[in-house]
Amino acid sequence: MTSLKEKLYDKIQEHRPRIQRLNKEFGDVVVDNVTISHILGGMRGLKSLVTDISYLDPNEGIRFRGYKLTDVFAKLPKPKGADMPYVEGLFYLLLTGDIPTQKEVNEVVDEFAQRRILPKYLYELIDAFPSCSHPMTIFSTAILSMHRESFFAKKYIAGIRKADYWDPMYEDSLNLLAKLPEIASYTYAKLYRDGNRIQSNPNLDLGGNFASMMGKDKPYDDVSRMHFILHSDHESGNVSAHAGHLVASSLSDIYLSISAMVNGLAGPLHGLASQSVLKWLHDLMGKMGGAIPTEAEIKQYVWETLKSGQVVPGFGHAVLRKTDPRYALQREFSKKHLKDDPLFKYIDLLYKVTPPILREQGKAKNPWPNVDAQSGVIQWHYGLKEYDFYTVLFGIGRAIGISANIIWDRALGYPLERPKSLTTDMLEEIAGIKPKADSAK
Ligand code: HAX
Repeated sequence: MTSLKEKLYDKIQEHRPRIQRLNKEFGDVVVDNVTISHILGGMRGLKSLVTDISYLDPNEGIRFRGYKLTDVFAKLPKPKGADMPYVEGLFYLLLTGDIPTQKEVNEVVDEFAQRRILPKYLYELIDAFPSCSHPMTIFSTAILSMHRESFFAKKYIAGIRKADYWDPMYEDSLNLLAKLPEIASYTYAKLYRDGNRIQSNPNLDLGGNFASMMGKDKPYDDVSRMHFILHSDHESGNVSAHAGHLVASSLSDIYLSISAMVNGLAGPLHGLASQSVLKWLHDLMGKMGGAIPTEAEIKQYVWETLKSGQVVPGFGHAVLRKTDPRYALQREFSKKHLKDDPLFKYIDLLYKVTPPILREQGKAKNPWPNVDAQSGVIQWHYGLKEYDFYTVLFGIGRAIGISANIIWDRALGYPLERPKSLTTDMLEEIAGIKPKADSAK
């Protein structure tokens, strides 16, 4: 066993009695009340999931294993000469709750590097897609196709003790996570670079190697590390996390689960928003003939969007009630590296004018920008102009957090998810607006 796996095993052993005790002795304690609004409103805010990997405070934003994002970036080891930490170090932190030493990170970097090579059929599969395919469709299908590689699926059929489920899940997760940058960069090469693939460099860490395979110079390696770390986890209730967790709860392996996670991320109210932001900004830029809009002009554009019944992409959040710290961190990066970029100027103006407009409109509970308002602008600046691809980048990052969650789901023996449904008649009875007998019809 590597030291990461050994440490994880020890942490699992320590944690199991806590869950068993809660379940056995305190199973009837009430945590939250389910209202009709919860049922009809997408279960918004209903306290009904558990994860120790991250926690999202509505005002403070995300913490990974108790660490604020600024601490995560400050404390995790960095490659020599880099400003951003190793993505592999984040995986170590998410899995164990401990900040790894340089030596511990190096071991994980080596592990990932050894597991990168893609089977030949994946290249053939990606090549077989029509070139008009959305990269998220390719990404999801490529992940799904690797189901045949799953150790967990094989061990399950052969017979494995429930207490050991986490072990092949861990092996599958590392195998998959190491391959995602390769799948993504080959998908990019196939769709946008006539199939010209840049070989993987075994001496580089995940972020550095991804930049290299994308054909990008520094500081794109740091951009990649920052992007993957920022997007890795956001509690369990968001669509991608919940989709991954739900599918894994039927003991589907990591390939089936992460493919489902990617499909959830591909929706415009979730990960696709980073692509929508760029399209929306470019539509405005087109109208402006490239000039920087005045505050009045940009206000008018936001109002036109709202009045046409659309959402302002990159603003609002289901949980957050303040500016997303993932937005704030990317903004700091942009102020340093992109300050003269016209798109950054647009986004900066939007940061000023949009929240008061959303407040005035009075619908959005959170008028502040989210992670997606800023991430595409950075990618565009570094020459990644095919914005259909942005959600794939989000997917690489998000898979890291979801895999850590799913390994722990298996370690703690979380059961099949199966909430109960009611009919509208039943809800009307509960509300007292329909006599009970009617529901029998
Ligand atoms: N522009 C216009 N209207 C908005 C809005 C926005 N940015 N954000 C919320 N609203 C509207 C909602 O559409 C909703 O209107 P209806 O009552 O007519 O349905 C109303 O305000 C209340 O919504 P809410 O409770 O504040 O927000 P939700 O929890 O329902 O939805 C969303 C959260 C993120 C989906 C929403 O804010 C949104 O659509 N934002 C724009 C798209 C976006 O940026 N998505 C990415 C979010 C971050 C993320 O998950 N990234 O992956």
